Amino acid sequence: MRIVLLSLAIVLSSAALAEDGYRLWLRYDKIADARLISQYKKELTSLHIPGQSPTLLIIHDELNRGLSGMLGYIPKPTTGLTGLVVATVDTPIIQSLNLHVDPNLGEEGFVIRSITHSGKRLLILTAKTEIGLLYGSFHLLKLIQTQQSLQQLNIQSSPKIKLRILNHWDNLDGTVERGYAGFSLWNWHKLPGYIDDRYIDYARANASIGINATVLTNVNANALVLTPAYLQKVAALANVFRPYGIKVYLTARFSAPIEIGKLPTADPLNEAVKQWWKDKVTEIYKYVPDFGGFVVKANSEGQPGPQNYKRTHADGANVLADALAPYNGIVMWRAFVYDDKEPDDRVKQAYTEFKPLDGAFRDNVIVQVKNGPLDFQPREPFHPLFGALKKTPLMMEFQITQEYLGQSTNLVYLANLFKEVLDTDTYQFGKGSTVAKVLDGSATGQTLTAMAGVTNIGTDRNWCGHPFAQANWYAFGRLAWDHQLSSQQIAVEWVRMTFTNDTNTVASITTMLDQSWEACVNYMTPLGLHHIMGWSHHYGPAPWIKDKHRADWTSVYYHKADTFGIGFNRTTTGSNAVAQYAPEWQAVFSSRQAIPEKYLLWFHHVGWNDTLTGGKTLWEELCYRYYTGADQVKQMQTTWDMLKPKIDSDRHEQVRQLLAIQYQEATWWRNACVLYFQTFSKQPIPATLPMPDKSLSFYMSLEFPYAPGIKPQW
Ligand code: GCW
Repeated sequence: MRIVLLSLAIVLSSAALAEDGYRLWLRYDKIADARLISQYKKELTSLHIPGQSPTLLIIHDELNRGLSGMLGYIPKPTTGLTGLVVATVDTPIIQSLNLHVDPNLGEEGFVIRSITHSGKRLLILTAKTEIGLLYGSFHLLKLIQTQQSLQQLNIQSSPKIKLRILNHWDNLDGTVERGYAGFSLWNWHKLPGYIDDRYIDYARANASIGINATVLTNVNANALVLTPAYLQKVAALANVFRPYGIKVYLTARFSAPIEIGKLPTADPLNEAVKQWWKDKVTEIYKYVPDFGGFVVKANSEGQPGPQNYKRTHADGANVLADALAPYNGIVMWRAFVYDDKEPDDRVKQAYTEFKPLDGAFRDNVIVQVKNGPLDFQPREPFHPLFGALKKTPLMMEFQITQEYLGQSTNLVYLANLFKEVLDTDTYQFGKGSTVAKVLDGSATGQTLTAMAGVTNIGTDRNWCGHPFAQANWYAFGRLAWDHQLSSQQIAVEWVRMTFTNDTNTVASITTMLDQSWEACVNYMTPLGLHHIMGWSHHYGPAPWIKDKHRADWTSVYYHKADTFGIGFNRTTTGSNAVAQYAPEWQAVFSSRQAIPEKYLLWFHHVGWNDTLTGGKTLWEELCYRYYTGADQVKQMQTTWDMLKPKIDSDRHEQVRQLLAIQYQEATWWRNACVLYFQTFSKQPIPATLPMPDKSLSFYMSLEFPYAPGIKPQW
């Protein structure tokens, strides 16, 4: 009987400790090393947070939760100068310390200092605002989570970018476009009455990485979200998020004046339409007094927009901007536009449309540009609009959800992709004017600065569908705060907080993360290939897609494989997309010799027998890259298997299974692409490589009618 009870107790306690990924990087498990705990105890004898505002109470809770979890005790609450003191710079207690806080500290920045005052050691966390204190508290907890010393702290940190935004592509029916982690977090049916705990944990997680804005709805927008019934629900979410420093934004459907306003037109220059938007915005601010503004997808992929009325994108953006201006709201107007009637190279169209509009937008409009000129492909060169608009603020749109990068079955760490783009020199404001410096305003002088990420969050217990996909949410937030962090630094932080502080394990997992993006590019789209994925659901390879109602939704349009070679000629002898870049890049991209091979087939149509830098022909190199990619996944599996004793069994097993799927998918990509391209190259797969075990027709016959992430009507 005793044995039965005991094993029941063990089952229960291990169930309670199940590592299901829900806690994200905020796990706060007890530190095993007693020496370390006693060191921390010296700095954290007591806690003083003067004030009772909602944000201060959240800080209190989070510190108590984190410290009691990791150190096993709650610091004594005090009211004086001992232990840890958390207070804004204007409070008497901080003023009494004469800290000489840098006047350039941002409104959301924080300072953490270890000082000695009247012979006593103190740990001071201060900031200009309570939100700064919240960010500083998470930073302090992170130091403990990653087992750093607290003894000599002198930290000052402010975000480089003002708006750090998640874009949800969540529909009002609960589905998520390109979502691979279940359904929408927003339970519109139960709102506003029912506040799911998840909303609070979502806000905590975002605040912990400095995200301060959320766009609740899909850019393929439904005007109903602007009606009172939904605005009440939006207000309920905004109320939850406010004390965490997160503002709510919505997507505005351009035809809303017709659909819910019952006007005969949505022409942005029509007086009744202008008035309708003004009234609508006034109404929204009654529900959400700190509403952030709108994101708009217009005249793109069938969405309505100003061009329906022969007006420009600037006319469209400005009507909304004028309505929002009295409340300090902004418009994020997307540059992801391409015309279904326009035969021009699709990657050129955003620049062609927006470059002539430079300077025509109101001050509270920012143009939202995807990282590359096509569409979140595994790898793209940077978007030529960055730096090209001299008078208009531009913001980044990254995709955190892995629409084209293996969705939620592939481990692909996106910080390397983000960094490659951010660190690229645009040359548009002189040498050194990187994409990051265009975004943070240091190159352009713009003060409205923003970075958005299309999120991968859903109702899955682990939030993102794959335990490692959480790293991409984390990395996005960290880079939006500080784009100078390296992707490896971010990986180390995340691994330490999410898995373990064991040094060798951290190194092994960090290496896996670091190599995962190149691996994916290799097995999907090596050497600058792009847009060769499955039709509509975008799952798996399908380089054979052709003859669809629009050429630029097919694969053959992009790879242009023929008996001579493969690749899209975008040089002056081709579509001349190179002309949209600064002269420095034009020279590099146009030159068959100078172009980095990672972009080769993006810009050049290259013969199968051309020799590449490594000495192989293009055909051989293509094959080797595809095989290398799959082998790199095998390597990740080996590393992960070795880590079994170091990782909790729940997550180890989940990731083990997912890596096995990833390997199958990588070989599927490899085999399907190599066999398909072979029909053009007419050359054998190099004899040293294993032959595909299935035929091309087998791969071409595969169908996935219920693949996740698409709406049924797509
Ligand atoms: O990547 C494509 C997606 C669409 C998406 C579109 C966009 C929201 O396949 O699902 O629509 O981009 O960014 O607007």
